[in-house]
Amino acid sequence: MGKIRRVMRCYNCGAVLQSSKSKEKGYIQKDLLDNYNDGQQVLYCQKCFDFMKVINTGALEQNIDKATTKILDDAVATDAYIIWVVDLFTFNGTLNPDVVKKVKKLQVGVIGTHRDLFSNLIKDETLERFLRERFTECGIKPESITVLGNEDDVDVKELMKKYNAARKAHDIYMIGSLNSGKTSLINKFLKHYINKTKWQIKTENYRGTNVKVMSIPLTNSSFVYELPGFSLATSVMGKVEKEVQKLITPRRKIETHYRTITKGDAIALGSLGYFEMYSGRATAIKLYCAEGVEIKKLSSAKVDDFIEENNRKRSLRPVSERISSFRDYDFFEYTMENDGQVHDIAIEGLGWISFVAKGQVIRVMFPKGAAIKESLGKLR
Ligand SMILES: Nc1nc2c(ncn2[C@@H]2O[C@H](COP(=O)(O)OP(=O)(O)OP(=O)(O)O)[C@@H](O)[C@H]2O)c(=O)[nH]1
Ligand SMILES: [Mg+2]
Repeated sequence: MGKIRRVMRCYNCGAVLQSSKSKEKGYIQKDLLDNYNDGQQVLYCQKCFDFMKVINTGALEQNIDKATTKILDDAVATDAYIIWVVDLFTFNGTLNPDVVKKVKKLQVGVIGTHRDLFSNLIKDETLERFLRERFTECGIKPESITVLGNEDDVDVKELMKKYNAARKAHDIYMIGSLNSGKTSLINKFLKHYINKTKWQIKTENYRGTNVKVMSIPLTNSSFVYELPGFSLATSVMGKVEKEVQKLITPRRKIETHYRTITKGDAIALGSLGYFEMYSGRATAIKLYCAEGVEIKKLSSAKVDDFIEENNRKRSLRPVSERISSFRDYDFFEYTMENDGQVHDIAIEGLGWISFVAKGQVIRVMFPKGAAIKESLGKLR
C-alpha cells in the first residue's frame, strides 16, 4: 500500500507547496512544511509571504511619480527641512517607502493632525510616542513631533519660531498624504504671515515638472513648498465610492467600542472589514472607527453569507458596490506574540482594534489592495 499525504497548497495563490526548488513556484522552507499543524495555521509560499510582508509595511503604496521624485531630490540636494504631515486617525505606519528613502537623509519634523478626533483623556505624549515609534521603525528619527487638531488654538507663531530655528535658513518642504491637513495648516500659518521679501506667494508648476506646488517666501532666498498629497492607494478611502468615503471619515470624536471575542467570533465593520478570532482565549478588544461605521459581532463561519446578504439588505453600513464578494477582499492572519502588551491591528483608512497580545491568531479581511498594519498600541 502506498502512503497517503495531503498535498499542501499556498493559502494565497493556490500553488502546490514544495521545499526542494527555491526558484520554482510554491517554494516554502522545509521546516515550515514539515511542522504544519492542520487546522491551526495556514501556509503561504515564500513569494506570497514576502508579498504579505510588503502589504503589512505599506510598500504597496503606488510608487511616487517622477515629478515628486524630482522635487524630493531637490529637497535632498539643498539639505531642506521636511515637515511631514500625517493624519493621526488614518495613519497606521504605512509611510510611503519611496519617500522615506529620500527624506531619511534630512531633518524631519512630524506634525500629527486630527488631534481633535481623539478624547481629551488621551495625552498628547501618547500620540507623539506612537508617531515616534512608527517613524523610527522605518529609519527616520524625527527632529520634532507636534500633534494638533482643527479646533485647537494652535500657537502658529510659536510653531513657526520652532521650525525657523530648525531649518537653519534652508527651505521647508511640506509633505504628506492626500487630506492629511497640509493646506489647513498653511492657512493657519498665513493668518500670521507678513511678507517682507521681494517674492510673492505663488501656486505654480514646480520647476521642470507639471506639478502644482504652493511656494511661500520666508526670506529672499528661502521658501516653504507645499507638495500635493501622496496617493491614498493603500487606504480603504482609495477603494470605495464618495458616499462611502464620507461614512468612514470621522467627523466627531472617535468613540471606543468595547467587545469581547472568543474563538470563532468575527467583528464586522459594515461590509468593509472583518476581524476574526481564529484561535486563542476570550479577548477584550477596543475598536476605533468613524461614527458612520456600524459594527456587529457574528460567527466567523457566517462571514461569507453575511457579506452576500448585507449587500442586498444593507442592514449594516457602509456597504460598497465595489466590494461585494469574498474575492474583493484580502485575507491575512496575524499570530500575535505573547508579550502581554497592548497591540493594534489597523485597516488603513477604516479603523483599528486594540487588545492585549497573548498568542492569539487574528484574521483580518479588508478591501483588496488596502494596507493593514500591526504595531504596539497607539493609545496604550
Ligand atoms: N477634524 C479635523 N479635520 C481636519 C484637520 N486638518 C484637516 N482637516 C480636514 O481634512 C480635510 C483635508 O484637509 P487639507 O488641509 O485640505 O489636506 P491636504 O493635506 O492639504 O490635502 P491635499 O492637498 O489634497 O493633499 C479638510 O476637510 C480639512 O478640513 C484636523 O486637524 N482635524
Ligand atoms: Mg492641500
